[in-house]
Amino acid sequence: MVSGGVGAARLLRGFHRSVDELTAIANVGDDMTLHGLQISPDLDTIVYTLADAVSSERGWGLEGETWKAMEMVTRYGGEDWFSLGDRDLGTHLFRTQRLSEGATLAEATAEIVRGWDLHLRLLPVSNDRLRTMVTIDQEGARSEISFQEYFVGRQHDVDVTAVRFDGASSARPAPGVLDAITAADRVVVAPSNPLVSIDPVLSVAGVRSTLAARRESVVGVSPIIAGAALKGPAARLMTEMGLECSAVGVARYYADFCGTMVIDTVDAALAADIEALGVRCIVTDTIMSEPGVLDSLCETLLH
Ligand code: FO1
Repeated sequence: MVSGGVGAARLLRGFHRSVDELTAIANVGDDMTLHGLQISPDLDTIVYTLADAVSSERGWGLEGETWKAMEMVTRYGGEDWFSLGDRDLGTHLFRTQRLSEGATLAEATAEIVRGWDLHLRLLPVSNDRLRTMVTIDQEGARSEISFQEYFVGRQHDVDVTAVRFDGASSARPAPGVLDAITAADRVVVAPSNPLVSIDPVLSVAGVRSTLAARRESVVGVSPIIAGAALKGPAARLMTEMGLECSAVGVARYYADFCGTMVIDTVDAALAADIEALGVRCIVTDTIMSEPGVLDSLCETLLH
């Protein structure tokens, strides 16, 4: 599964129980270094969610978290805009140490996955540096900031005029990424943010073309339902980037590599427009928080 954060993690959780060979190719454009620590939010959100340890109310970080370390940072006037829980810090400490010893992000991630005894292969799309950068426009003043400064620092409540993936021109796919895409029975594109979660993954050399080569067995789940995203800035960003903010807009955006789009029942009337794009359309319930939907959606995606 081509994965971003929360939406991808939820869907992966449905497959985690039923698919024996599950691989997630995850976005690393949200990654950042803070307090000297290497932080990989989308990787950690997937791990914590599949481990049933993720905070249910936040969708990220750990359940029952304490924030004693951050209290100390705040006391000293340090950077406390990005909340790092005490147990979550352990993950960043371990990853940072392993990377400093020369391990790749993929190796460190595999050790973290093993630490939670999960049955999935979690591959960062690249072991190389890749950072999503967002150009914002505040009363005419333009500046480029990091993804987390946009998403958390500004609560993604600011106009965006451009998105860029710093490092994309030299970032290589992590070992196994392209093979996993080619060898999989099915590739699912998670209902993640097309512009800042899926696009960074596609920006890594060879990923988009490898998906396009097997377009007929690539199926996407629309993250836009009735013109809106369930969570996060996907709808607003699509509009700001001049894309049609609908399941049709997503199908069109993915049409070169994604042969089938799964859309929610509320958008059933859009199926014909999607099929007119040369994209097969499946209409079903896709709101995974509804009881029974996750399992039925996974069934649909695998057949
Ligand atoms: N999101 C927030 O809105 N506020 C935070 O303080 C915050 C901290 C944080 C720490 C670790 C982590 O793995 C994720 C965290 N997130 C936070 C979520 C994160 O910004 C998003 O999960 C992704 O980067 C977007 O999918």
